Amino acid sequence: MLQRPPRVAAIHDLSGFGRCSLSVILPVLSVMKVQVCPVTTAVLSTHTGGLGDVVVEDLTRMLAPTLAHYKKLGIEFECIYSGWLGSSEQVDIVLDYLRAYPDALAVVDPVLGDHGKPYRTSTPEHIRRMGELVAAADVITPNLTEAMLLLGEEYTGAPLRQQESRQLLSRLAGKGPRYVVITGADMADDHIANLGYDREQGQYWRIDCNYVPASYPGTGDIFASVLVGGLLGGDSLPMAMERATRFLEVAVRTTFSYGSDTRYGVMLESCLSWLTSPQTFERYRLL
Ligand code: PXL
Repeated sequence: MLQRPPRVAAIHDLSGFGRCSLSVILPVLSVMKVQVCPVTTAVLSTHTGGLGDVVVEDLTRMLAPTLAHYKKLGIEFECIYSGWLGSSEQVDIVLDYLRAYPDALAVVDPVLGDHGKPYRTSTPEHIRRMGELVAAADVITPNLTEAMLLLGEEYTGAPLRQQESRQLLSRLAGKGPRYVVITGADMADDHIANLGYDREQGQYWRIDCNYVPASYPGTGDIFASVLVGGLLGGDSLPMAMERATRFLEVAVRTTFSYGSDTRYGVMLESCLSWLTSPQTFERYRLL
């Protein structure tokens, strides 16, 4: 029996303004009773989503010595969770962390792009290297754009039918991960859904999202964090997906009602208590 909260090494950047990466991962997982140990890849003044000239300090040089220090201390992690990575060198280092903790749940959020387009930093080489990380993961959480980039497919924006969405999930699982979750999939039945696949159980899941006509940075980080917190707390895959989907709906609807600048992210502070309230699960369906 684990006599302490589960512990996660969160290998992410810290963007000071804009509510993404470690700024949201720390509060979300902490409130879900998970200990987060930030392994900070870079410090930025803001995220890179349209807030002007970002000030960046790369911290790659700290990452390998930090791993060596944790190993020397004999610190265990139940989960290694990576997200936005600034370079291929950082991909190598995340692979070293995964190898150093082979029993930990390996969660890779392959941050590469959104709305059908790769981010400026997502060169073909970076996409290929992110594919290597996906192959070493137990759980991946791409959005639909990232799923297509990882599969080397063109993003057409065409709505997905059941068979196509199942194929996308199983092809990604074929690269290695047991659990694949694709967020923000435009479905042929006019819903936007989060899709999941558990390769070992052979089961496909979907949770439809209530649409809000605005998009905010950091929502992928919040989704993956709630998913991680749920799985470490004993949720099944569809339960963890439903928890993450519904929490984001609360956060997005709260924020949208204020009409605030979308680049500032979602008003997480006002919503965190939702994560501590008991839930019943009634929205997940088989895909
Ligand atoms: O939320 C993903 C993310 C994380 N970190 C930085 C980013 C982004 C997305 O734009 O710019 C620095």
